Amino acid sequence: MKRALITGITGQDGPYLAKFLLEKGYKVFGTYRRVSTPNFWRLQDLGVLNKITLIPADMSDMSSLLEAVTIAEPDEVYNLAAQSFVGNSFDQPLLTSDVDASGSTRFLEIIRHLKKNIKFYQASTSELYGACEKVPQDEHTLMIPNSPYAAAKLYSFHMTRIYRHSYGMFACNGILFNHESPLRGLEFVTRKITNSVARIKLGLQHELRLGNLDTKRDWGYAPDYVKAMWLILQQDKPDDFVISTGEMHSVREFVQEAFNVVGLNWKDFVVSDERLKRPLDVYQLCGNNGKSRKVLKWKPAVTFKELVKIMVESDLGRWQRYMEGEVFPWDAPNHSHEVDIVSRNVVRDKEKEAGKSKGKGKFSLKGW
Ligand code: NAP
Ligand code: G4F
Repeated sequence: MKRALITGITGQDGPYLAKFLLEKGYKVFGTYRRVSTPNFWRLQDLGVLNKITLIPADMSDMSSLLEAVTIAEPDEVYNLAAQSFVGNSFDQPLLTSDVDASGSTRFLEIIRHLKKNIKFYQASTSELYGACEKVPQDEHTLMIPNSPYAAAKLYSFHMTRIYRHSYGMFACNGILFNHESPLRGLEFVTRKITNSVARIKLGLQHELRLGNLDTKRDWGYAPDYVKAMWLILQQDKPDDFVISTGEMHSVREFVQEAFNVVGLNWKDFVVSDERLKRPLDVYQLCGNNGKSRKVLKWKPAVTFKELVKIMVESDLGRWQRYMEGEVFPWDAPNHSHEVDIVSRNVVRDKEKEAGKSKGKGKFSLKGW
């Protein structure tokens, strides 16, 4: 029986990957962080919590990572753990680099020292392309990170490649474009939209405050994408792959489509809030998945329209069950409104009032 260790098993992708690997007959281990309130709702939602072995570990703590590898004795490591919210990386750049950059290197070092044939998957990201204006992006496109998150992930991208070439390790990058699902965190724009649309439809909320509506993303469906992670580690040779749908839509289009699902006009509810705009954003991401289609024989199964429908209907169903008094593992009822809790926005507001804000908000390639 093959053994897999998934870091960050409590996030969006971890539970889908665990389910996929369990169905393939793997013994699955997963790392989680000690938090004051246990955070296993996604694993419960997919019915996998009792089928996996959980190991406490933090990406910033080498000894706990070593302990995790020692306990799991994995054939494959899927390194998904990260401070994955781009907006937050502007507020916590050092933590982001410790977890997202040094954290992956800690793992690579452990595998190198153990001298075992452990395959390593690094959760790389389309954010790496950042300010690059070329679309679609592929494995050879210039990477110009536009956030502390992307800069940290670029370090890990290269370290994975460097360990592959220096030490002959089976270390691979999946350069995954945005992928979403009903298990997506509520701070990310898609789930924020679908959760709000459900609440608005049921009369529980009256407006939806968003930042930049013009940015464009290549949005796919998370369960399709975890299959690609596994395929990447099943190849004869280690390599890096873009995983995407090849289709790009703006945040505005996502909003419009989500309100369409419940028969409402988005213009009646959406409010633009400057405080939700990032100091720097990434304007267009669209992946060329030609290599993964050809080599991995992978292709996405769920379309943009289907994805939006799946997410809206899931949030609507959950709120209806909740209002009928049903108790089930879920994140939304305890979620605080981000506009009220993001302290950095208060600082930005004050800087703006005092005319001190220096960020241009857009990085130009001219002069690069
Ligand atoms: P996610 O929902 O934010 O999950 C991140 C996981 O990392 C959670 O389990 C989280 O634990 C854990 N984590 C955070 N800081 C940690 C630390 N210091 N030590 C140990 N664990 C820590 O992210 P996701 O959407 O599943 O994405 C998985 C990975 O793919 C991430 O590395 C992300 O950057 C990358 N990625 C995601 C996308 C996407 O569109 N989803 C696209 C490209 C790449 P808690 O639950 O306790 O917070
Ligand atoms: O949903 P987002 O926060 O995702 P983002 O920044 O694209 O990052 C996600 O995808 C990456 C892959 O490309 C991952 F690596 C990363 O870990 C994460 O999973 O924001 C998407 C877009 C941005 O341009 C943002 O400015 O939506 C825009 N947006 C507009 N209003 C908003 C909002 N984003 C959020 N989170 N909240 C808003 O109110």
